[in-house]
Amino acid sequence: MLTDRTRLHIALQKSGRLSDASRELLRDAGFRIQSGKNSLTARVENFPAELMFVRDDDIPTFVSDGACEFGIVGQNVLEEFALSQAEAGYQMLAELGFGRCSLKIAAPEAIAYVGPQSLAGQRIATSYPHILRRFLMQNGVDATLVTMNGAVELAPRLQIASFICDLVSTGATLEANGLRPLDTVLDSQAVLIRTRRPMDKARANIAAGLIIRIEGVLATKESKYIMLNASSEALKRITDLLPGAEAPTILPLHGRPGHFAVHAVCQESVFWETLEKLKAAGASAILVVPIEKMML
Ligand code: PRT
Ligand code: ZN
Repeated sequence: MLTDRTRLHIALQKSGRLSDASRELLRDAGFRIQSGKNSLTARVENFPAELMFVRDDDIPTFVSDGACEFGIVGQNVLEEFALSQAEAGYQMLAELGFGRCSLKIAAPEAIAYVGPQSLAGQRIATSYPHILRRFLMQNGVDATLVTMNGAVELAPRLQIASFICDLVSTGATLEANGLRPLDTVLDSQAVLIRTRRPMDKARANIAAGLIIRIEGVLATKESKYIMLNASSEALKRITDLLPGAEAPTILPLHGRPGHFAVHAVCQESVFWETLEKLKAAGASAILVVPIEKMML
């Protein structure tokens, strides 16, 4: 019997840049979530799991402590947490392809920069002191870190620091503050993590089911089903061109001896250029269709 104790707990950002995409990923994986953004928890109606809506900064702690078995969080937050701990209590399972950004060194236009050595002896404002310290150490540079919890881009104007180390996605915020990006300290995206705390057998089984479904969604995002016709001489050239396709199905075409239909799942993006190459190699009636669900 499934009791409350066998439910999985999944920590998601309550409101912010990762919230919508995190919920959407779970919905794509077939989990029916109660709507409404104001509650702190929501049950999944058709799977023994409960969502916990928290600040993103708390997600690594909750998962490491085992309060939540799974979580979705940015690598920037996760890495900063890991570097502040003696031992990481979580395991990274998958990169999720959203929430992409980079932690970058930036400074006002007038400040010269030829490489990390230009940071020596300077003051750098950041909300990521552990990640920045590691970057400085790796580059053999000594600088003074000024830790701020927000509005880091204001630090140069307030003369708190000459440089900043902050997250950038479009770069519009840097530009609006008269700053230019100089170096990348970390590239980040949202990731799925699980606790390293042992789970009992019932929960471990449910956890395995959850991972399979999420991996299925991630695999379908890029994948396409491709169908085309080709003559036997062209088959080898054509199957070599199919991106990320293993063992395509080849079926004889009725009434056209020496001609075949090729069906394949392509696990990489299929671009127009690929279709043009396929056509040039002798393929005809090429169809590329999205895949809705896939279980690997
Ligand atoms: O309330 P809570 O603590 O949960 O949320 P938060 O305010 O700490 O985080 P939130 O929602 O802003 O971001 C959550 C996560 O989204 C981050 O930890 C990153 O992993 C990821 N992410 C992706 C970003 C950005 N892109 C991003 N652009 N986080 C922050 N930014 C900031 C950036 O620092 C800049 O100040 O957004 C501003 C605009 O960026 P530009 O370059 O597009 O102008
Ligand atoms: Zn936060």
